[in-house]
Amino acid sequence: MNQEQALLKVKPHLTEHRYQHTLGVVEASLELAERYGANKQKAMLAAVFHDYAKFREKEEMKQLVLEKLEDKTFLDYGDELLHAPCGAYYVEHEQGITDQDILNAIRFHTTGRPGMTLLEKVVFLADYIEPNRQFKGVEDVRQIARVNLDDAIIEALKNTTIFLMKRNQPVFPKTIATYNQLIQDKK
Ligand code: DGI
Ligand code: FE
Ligand code: FE
Ligand code: FE
Repeated sequence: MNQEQALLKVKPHLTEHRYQHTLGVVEASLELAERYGANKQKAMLAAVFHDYAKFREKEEMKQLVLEKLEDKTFLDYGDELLHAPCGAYYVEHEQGITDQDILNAIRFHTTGRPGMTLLEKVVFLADYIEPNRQFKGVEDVRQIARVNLDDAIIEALKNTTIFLMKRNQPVFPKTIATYNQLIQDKK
């Protein structure tokens, strides 16, 4: 599947705003893949489909997690997390993508996980720094992303965790575990 074909497949599932975000994630993913040596074709496909399930019914996704997915903890930390693991499932079963690295990049693009592959890191970070993103701290993360992939992810994880804690929202355990692992790997 080339980029044009992939974009045509994802477009009906997204709003115009989310489609523009997706184009930004593709651009950022390809740039990071180039810089850090990830597979560009896989980075492109994972980026195109990363938010595939963003507008699925929450109840449908909760059922899917209960019935088909291994990790049930995605149910317990806010509905915003559901589109990542459910997206991986739908992309595999509806779009016929079977590459596990691509599917995991989609599955963990919101939360991260300890031991992320290079491709998973690229898509996770691209989602955070794509050109349309405007939140506080994003420019710092963009700068760090030019020199060190893991340091940029640490910064993004820190920002997200602080954001959630300021709002008294729960933090997904794997998000904290990802931060710990990347910090410990630095030593
Ligand atoms: O889908 P996007 O908007 O492009 O971005 P995303 O997939 O990173 O989702 C962002 C949302 O997910 C945002 O509302 C914050 C939430 N989120 C990210 N990490 C965590 C989280 N929510 C919880 N509860 N725990 C997390 O670790
Ligand atoms: Fe997302
Ligand atoms: Fe994200
Ligand atoms: Fe996204």
